[in-house]
Amino acid sequence: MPEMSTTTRAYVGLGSNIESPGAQLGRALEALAALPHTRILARSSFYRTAPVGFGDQPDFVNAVVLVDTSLSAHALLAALLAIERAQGRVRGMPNGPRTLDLDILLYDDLVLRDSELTLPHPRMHERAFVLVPLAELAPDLVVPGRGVVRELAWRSAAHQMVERIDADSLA
Ligand code: PH2
Ligand code: MG
Ligand code: MG
Repeated sequence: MPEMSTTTRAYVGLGSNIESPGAQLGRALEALAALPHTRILARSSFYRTAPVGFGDQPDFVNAVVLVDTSLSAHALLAALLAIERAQGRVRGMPNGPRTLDLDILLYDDLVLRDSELTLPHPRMHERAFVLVPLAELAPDLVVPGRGVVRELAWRSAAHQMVERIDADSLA
């Protein structure tokens, strides 16, 4: 019998607001594409977004990618944290400025909570900077326990600045 391989579709959120955010996201996409056992299937546009949680910091650039991976959720998380570190991420204030943040938003429809990882991402359903790019890729997707991406995006975008940008215009 041929060997069976199981892969999972996972959505990953990307964010940066210091040290050339657009370039940080570009490098992160290259690093994601180079991950073992993982392929990028789709990526959203880049968006300029107002900071959520702590207002006194620069605007962010955010995007979302869809990957197909045979890494476990925890192995994928470890790989994302390694990419963040390689791009100079220093953990400071929660919700504060960062060179690169890579978050697993959804790992299929897995619902999980342990000391390292909560899935779906616990705040994604209220964050326009996640939902608007995600709606570009998967408007009909259901966030387990939260609702349909298109509706969540529409609701959150009413009170958070999220503006689609041309990736080529980024420095
Ligand atoms: N990330 C946060 C907190 N606030 N705001 C925006 N606009 N974009 C982010 O990526 C972001 C944020 C914590 O990860
Ligand atoms: Mg985050
Ligand atoms: Mg994070």
